[in-house]
Amino acid sequence: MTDKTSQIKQEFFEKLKEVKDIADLENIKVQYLGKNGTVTALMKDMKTLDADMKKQFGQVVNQLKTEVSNAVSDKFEELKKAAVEKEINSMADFDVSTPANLERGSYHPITLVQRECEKIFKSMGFTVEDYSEIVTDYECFESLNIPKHHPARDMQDTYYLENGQLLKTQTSAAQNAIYKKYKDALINEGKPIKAIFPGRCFRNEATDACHENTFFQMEGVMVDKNISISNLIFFMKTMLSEVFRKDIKVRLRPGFFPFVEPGFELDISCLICGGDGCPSCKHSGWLELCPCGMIHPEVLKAGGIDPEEYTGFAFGLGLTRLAMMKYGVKDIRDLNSGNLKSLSQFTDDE
Ligand code: FA5
Repeated sequence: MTDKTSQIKQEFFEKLKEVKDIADLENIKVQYLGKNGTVTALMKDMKTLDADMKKQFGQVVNQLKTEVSNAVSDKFEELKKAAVEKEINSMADFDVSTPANLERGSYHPITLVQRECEKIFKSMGFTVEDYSEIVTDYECFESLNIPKHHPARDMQDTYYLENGQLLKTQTSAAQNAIYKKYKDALINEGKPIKAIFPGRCFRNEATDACHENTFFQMEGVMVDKNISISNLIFFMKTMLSEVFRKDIKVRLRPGFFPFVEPGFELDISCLICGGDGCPSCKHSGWLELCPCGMIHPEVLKAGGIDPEEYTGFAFGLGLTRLAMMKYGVKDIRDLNSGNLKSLSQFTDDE
């Protein structure tokens, strides 16, 4: 029997020398140590031996089993190490600093016009403010001289939360907070309030080529002593000529908003149809872009500013519509479509 175990051992180590990879090793392991393997069969053979021989032979077989198991484990570690080294060596020529072969992303057209407007207003001394999308009824309406049950609310139905808060319908909702934030510097240090605040707005709208239920506006306010409509017109003209970098036909007409007095609608000639009329401008040739006006005394008062001493203007630029006009997007809904094919073609002009 011991001759047989010696022979098995010799055979096993010869075969082990031939093993090239882990798959080979698994095979040989099953061949010797598996349920029907050579070493396991030796154990079964012991049944036929008498007690003394069984003990003696048992020790030999156990030792063989241990040697085979250890040899398999050592070989496994050796192969694993070799595989890792091979992997590392194969990466020797790999340059980790090589840029990934990915297509470059692009900014959304609304982001592009928003950044452009921010740059223009910043260069004229305006700060850029951030404001929440969920606001209170006071912020969105009451502080803007739109009490409960005022008919102006009908134009701006929105989504209400159970706690009475709402998704803001207009960036004007941030006006009150901005006045309160900067009024001390205005009153005590004579620093004019000059701020813009871009943001996402929500309305319960029947959508069409120029109306979305989710769109962007950019509010702007300036408050100081002796601010007049001339200041308002100057800033509007500067902004439009910088954004479009060409002459744009503009018209100013009276407009009603409870938070300005007087109020205006600033329209631009539709750049999609050149003013002839198309679905993008509701066939009027004009697109409502930037309502504006002189801030109503009640709104200044609600912000802690004395309207006898200070005046100001406010505007609410339709950023999404501006992006439509600037980039020739015929249907506003394309801008929320998430369609990368159409949205990724716009680039920063710089
Ligand atoms: C307002 O929202 C006022 N808060 C603007 C304002 C601010 C007036 C300060 C005076 C002083 P209006 O509802 O007209 O006004 O919206 C302003 C602009 O936002 C519109 O001219 C238009 O360009 C854009 N806009 C309004 N509703 C939508 C919509 N559903 N989809 C896309 N753009 C819209």
